[in-house]
Amino acid sequence: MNSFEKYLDILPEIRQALNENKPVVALESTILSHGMPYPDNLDFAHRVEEVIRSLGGVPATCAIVKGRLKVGLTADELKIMCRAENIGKVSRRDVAVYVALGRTGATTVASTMIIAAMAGIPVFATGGIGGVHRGGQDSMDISADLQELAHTPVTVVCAGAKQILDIGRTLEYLETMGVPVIGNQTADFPAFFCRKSGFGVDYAAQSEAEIASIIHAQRGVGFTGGILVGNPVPEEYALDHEYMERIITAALQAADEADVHGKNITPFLLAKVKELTGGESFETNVQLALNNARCATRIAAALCALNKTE
Ligand code: PSU
Ligand code: MN
Repeated sequence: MNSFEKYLDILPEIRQALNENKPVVALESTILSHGMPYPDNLDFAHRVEEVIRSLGGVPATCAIVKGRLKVGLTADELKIMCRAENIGKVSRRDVAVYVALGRTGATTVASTMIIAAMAGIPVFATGGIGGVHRGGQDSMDISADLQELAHTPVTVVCAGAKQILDIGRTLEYLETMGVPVIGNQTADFPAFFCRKSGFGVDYAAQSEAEIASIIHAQRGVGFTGGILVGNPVPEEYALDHEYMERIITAALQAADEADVHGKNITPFLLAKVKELTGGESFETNVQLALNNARCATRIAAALCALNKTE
């Protein structure tokens, strides 16, 4: 038994799927607790789990509940995360404090990757990743998600990064850290609400099976880091780039005026964007996350098939 296993609670269904080489997809809880209002987030959580199951996968929502590292949540735990009363936001630096103090917290991309890797889950679907904030070259506000991608062996399927971030510098940082950025059937790195960011990916994969072969090769050559997959929002739900730029400029100005910094800036900007788009962005947010869950399940299934041939 690994020394960390005593901190980990893996739901029996997930443990069995992993033992039987069946596709499992990790999901984060910050998107629920700090990214969407209750009860829309609970409805979303059920829908995303259904999407994964409909493609033969098993969902594994991660969180820290009363100091336990959770891989898969019971119905009660999911509700607690969605009600989000006294639920912190947990990135890598917060994990040990939450475990030691028996606290409950929602996991970001970084901490979900950590928990997924502990459980042996190689694929994780989210909405958008954290990155280098605008002005990050001065503030040094760079999400711990990027370092995690460099070191932890989990592939993260996202719809790119929001325009609240400096997408160009985020991609430069990932290059420096040696993180492959792969487009799912696109040469453009997506910008969350929009299909294009104006920046490219390293490689435009032709299929989810091809992405699985890249994960397999990364492990084969002995690299320990992760992979970032950019999967653009479906065309019919994409929002206009210029329109979003105007909204985001206003949200950034509001954050500046309210003097919001550090870990609170992302939730603040997300809430402001939602307010300023009158909820239009919410449907897009839901649809892109469901689309990422589909892509992640197909990658996970292809990876299981590759494992079998070994
Ligand atoms: N970006 C989004 N939606 C989100 C987040 C980022 O469009 O919900 C969340 C994710 O959990 C991500 C985290 O890992 O915010 C990044 O926060 P920070 O910049 O503090 O690392
Ligand atoms: Mn930050």
